[in-house]
Amino acid sequence: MTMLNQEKPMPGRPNARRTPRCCGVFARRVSVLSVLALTMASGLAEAQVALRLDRGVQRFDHSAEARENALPSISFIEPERRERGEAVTEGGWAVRPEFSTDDDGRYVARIPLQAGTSLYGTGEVPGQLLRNGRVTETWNTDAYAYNNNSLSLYQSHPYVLAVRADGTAFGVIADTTYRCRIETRDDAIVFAAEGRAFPLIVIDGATPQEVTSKLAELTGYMPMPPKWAIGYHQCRYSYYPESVVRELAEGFRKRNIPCDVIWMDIDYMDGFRTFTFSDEHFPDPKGLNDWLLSKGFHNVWMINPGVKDEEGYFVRDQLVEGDHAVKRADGSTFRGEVWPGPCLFPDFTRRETREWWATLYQDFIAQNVTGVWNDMNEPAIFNVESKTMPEDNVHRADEALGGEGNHQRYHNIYGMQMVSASRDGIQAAAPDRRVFVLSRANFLGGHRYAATWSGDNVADWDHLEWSVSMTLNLGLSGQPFNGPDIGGFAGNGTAEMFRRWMAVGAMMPFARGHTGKGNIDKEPWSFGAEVEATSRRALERRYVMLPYFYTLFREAATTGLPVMRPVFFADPADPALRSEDDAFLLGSGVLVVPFMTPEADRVFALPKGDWRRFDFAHKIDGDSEDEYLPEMYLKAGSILPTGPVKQYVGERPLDELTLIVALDNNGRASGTLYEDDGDGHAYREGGFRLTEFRASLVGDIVTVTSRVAEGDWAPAERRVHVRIIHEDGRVTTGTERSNRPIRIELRD
Ligand code: NBV
Repeated sequence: MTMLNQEKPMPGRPNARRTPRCCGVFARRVSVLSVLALTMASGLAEAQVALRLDRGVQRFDHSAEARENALPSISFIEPERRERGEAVTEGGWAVRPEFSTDDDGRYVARIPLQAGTSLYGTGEVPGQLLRNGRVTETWNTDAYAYNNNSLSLYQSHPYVLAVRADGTAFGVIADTTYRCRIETRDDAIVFAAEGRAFPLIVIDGATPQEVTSKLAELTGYMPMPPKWAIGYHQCRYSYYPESVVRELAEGFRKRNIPCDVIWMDIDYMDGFRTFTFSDEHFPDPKGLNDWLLSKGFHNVWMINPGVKDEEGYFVRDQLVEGDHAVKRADGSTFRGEVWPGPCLFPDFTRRETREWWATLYQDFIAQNVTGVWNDMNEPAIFNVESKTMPEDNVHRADEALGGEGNHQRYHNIYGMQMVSASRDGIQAAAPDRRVFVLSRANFLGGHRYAATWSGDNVADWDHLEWSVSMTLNLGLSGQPFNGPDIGGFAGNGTAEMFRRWMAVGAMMPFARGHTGKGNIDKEPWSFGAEVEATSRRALERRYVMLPYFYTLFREAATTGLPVMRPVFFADPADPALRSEDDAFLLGSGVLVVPFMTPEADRVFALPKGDWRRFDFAHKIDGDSEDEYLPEMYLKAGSILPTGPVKQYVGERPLDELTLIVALDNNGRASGTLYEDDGDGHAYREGGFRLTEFRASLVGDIVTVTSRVAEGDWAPAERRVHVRIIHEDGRVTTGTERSNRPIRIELRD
């Protein structure tokens, strides 16, 4: 178990502090008292600075004037919702922010905390799950091989989840796109942002789950992904030429290792020109994609934002002709160096530019491309100290986003606006399919457009452990579909580490193996027979659990609750669980206890109550003997829907359906299963089925029944198998055809 509060607050950014370039109304030192004086002077009582947006949701501003001058919300799915509300005239709020500015002219919101409050969220952050004592800075950064002191990674989420000692919770959004320093101290959360005074949104809830759901209600729900995207993905920088891709795909099938997706990295392009294919290495991308599809593999190809500045290259010519580039402060076109050399950068903050970018996907997707990843969209720029554009570059942003402004203001949403354009373009090019986009950069609310991964991690033990805490904190910050590079991107690591990483990574929402150029091979079979056997079992587990994973994705898409959840969700008032980040929950009923280090005496803080250990030995050879695989526990009272081992999602239907049942001490259990076509949009019009299962024990007979709770979609007739896990580990089984009650006699 990770130790609590070991780390001291980190010192500020190593670079010299800058004074904000933008002079807002409050660009001087203002104390809380002077804010008060000002609001009184403007004729408003101090208390009116708060707006009640919704039940449990308040908006606070630095002052009445700051409220008037606030920039539009980019995170809210309906930005107007942040503007409407009833003025709260009496105080007495559970959470009471204090506003000021600091010596650097930054706008500060300080939220005092009760003793014993645990802090989480702040998006994509290295290190432990519990954020007390940490500092984060929202500034999307190309942070190759980041470490525990890295203040800023690729994505920005100016959001903190606070869980009080009694298990009640609140969330706070600093609704600003500017660079924002977030101190998560034991006694206070302190946001200090450049640019302009920002609204602070407080979400109050009885539980952390309630706050997390409310966050999604405000910032939007993740769109339902195509089902293949929750299978296993295999990537490397880069598989090429196409013969290597074919060999890789065959490698999975001949070894019976489940895999759904093969990824193409930048070397597929013609001289790194985005939206092109190398004639030499990929002469027939459509032919390759069709071949992959015929073997049950989907494909994902990379698209980067930097457009090679070369006359005659169609993307560049269209960009110039449409005047789509980001400008310098003097009005000239900005050029920055990336993979193809000097590049121009589309200004994704402009609607016209996003619409143009979207059209580029027509021909690209016509090659039967099924998914896209957008990399380098922080945006990353080579050979400059800042690793990005000058902050005084100019974005001609839509009025709805806040109108023309500098890069300092729009930096953090560049990637988010890019993936919004990508999603629209891919959807328009293939209207009948669901979109899959993976993005390296993103911003709070950007889960509406793309899944994300945690960038260029390192093949070491720390990064293996952080892959759990990072995925959890991103989920708590509103990004449910995310995961690490399994096996580590930078460096080789060891066979032992890879084996442990695959064992746990296969249980994460986004499960993709990836590695950097020049590294040893990191396919599931690259480390010899034993590692291959563990990898196969780990991935078979994922596919057996696919019915449950898909149900959890549906839950995330409708309630905002993440697929992968911290252990403290099981009992938010138990202080022992607050820092547990070596284990995690899938949904609310399944507890995963991985072994991410070779240490045998690892201690875990696990939730109280009746959690039953189970395995998949009935489906997977050697499952129960493989000590590298996580221990799995099912909460008493739960029913876990599982399916057959498959080599890929679409290989065969869910037949047989196996319900793993743990009865509670009243002899009852329940669970749900979500099903639909796995792609397309019919599910939005009722083309899905949500089935509720119930088990109850009367005398010594357990009866398992099912009921269609929602939807019109109907599965083919199938066998339903039940496995009852008893407290002492014994298993009793029974089988029936679909829909019929299953009666199982419990006898010794
Ligand atoms: O496109 C190459 C890589 C990619 O494999 C990786 O996943 C990205 O995070 N990319 C970064 C650019 C350069 C990495 C050194």
